[in-house]
Amino acid sequence: MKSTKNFFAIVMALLIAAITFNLTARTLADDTATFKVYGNCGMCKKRIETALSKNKDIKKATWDVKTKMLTVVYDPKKITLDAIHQIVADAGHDTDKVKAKDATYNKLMDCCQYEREK
Ligand SMILES: [Cu+2]
Repeated sequence: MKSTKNFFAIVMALLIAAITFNLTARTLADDTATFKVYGNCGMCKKRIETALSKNKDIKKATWDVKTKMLTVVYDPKKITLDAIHQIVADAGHDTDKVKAKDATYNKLMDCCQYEREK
C-alpha cells in the first residue's frame, strides 16, 4: 500500500516537472524586439496592435503612443522580424525598415496620417 502511494507521488512530481520544463522552454524560445513605428494616436495603437495580434506567432505587441516604439514578443522559429515589419506596413504604418504603400497610408483617417519624410 505504502509503495503504491509513493509510486504515484513520484509520477505526479515527474509530471509537474515535465510540464514546468516544457513551459519554460517555450518561453525561452521567444524573442523580444523593439523598433520604431510611425503613428499618432490611440487609434493607431489599436490598428498596429490588432494587425499583429492576428498572427499566432506573435505573442505580444505593444506600441507606445508617446515614444512610437513597438515592442513585440514572437517565436523566431516561425516568423522573421522582417515579416513583422511588413505586417505593420501593410496596416498603413511606416517602420524604421519598411514603408507602407502610399495607397494604404492615404486610407488612414486624417488624424492618423502621421508626418512622413518626403
Ligand atoms: Cu491614429
